[in-house]
Amino acid sequence: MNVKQLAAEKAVEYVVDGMKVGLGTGSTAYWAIRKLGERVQEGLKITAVATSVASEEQARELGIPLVGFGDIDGLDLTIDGADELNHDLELIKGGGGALLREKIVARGSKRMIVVADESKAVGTLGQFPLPVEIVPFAWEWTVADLAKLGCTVELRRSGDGLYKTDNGNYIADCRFGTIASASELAASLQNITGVVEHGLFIGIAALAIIGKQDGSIEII
Ligand code: ABF
Repeated sequence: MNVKQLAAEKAVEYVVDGMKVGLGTGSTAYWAIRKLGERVQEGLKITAVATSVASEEQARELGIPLVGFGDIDGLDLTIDGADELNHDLELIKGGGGALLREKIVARGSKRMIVVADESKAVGTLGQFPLPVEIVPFAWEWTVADLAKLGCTVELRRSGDGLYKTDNGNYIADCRFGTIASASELAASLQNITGVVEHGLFIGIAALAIIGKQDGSIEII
């Protein structure tokens, strides 16, 4: 049973004619985009924006009509994955490196639906290292400031060098172990000047659709 596909396809049922849709990134969002493509071929009328170059290419191949951000003033619905989520619908995102674009798109949507398999649902956030997008300039100082928040920081690598986001920035993966208060941590992260954006999504998701190994779906 492909539980990611199960959750993603359920979320696509929320899409109706005329909607402006935000396309997420990652291996779960992939299935949502694939299903949307099928429905577009069957006559569903939507327009979409993507949160990453990879999702944009997938959508284009499937014939999903893409529009520019200048052409619309917001979205009706965004469907995206997560790395961790708790029962208050607080999320860690950014494992795929697209957190900044994902947050811009999610915040610009009337509704965000998270799609995930059951391994992502946790009691307390923080086992997954929190991705933080930082500017390359003086990254050493920004990393030092992040470490003062009580985490161990690793700058994400790719091949021989440092990983760069679609926006040309670095990702600092911050291992907290346990995040007691996501909102307090989010405020502290926003206070660090070299931080562009962090992967905590708080008060953004409206719904989470969790696919389970036994074939059932849990909705939070
Ligand atoms: C994106 O893809 C990210 O914010 C998150 O890092 C990741 C989840 O990926 P997957 O669905 O492949 O586990 O949504």
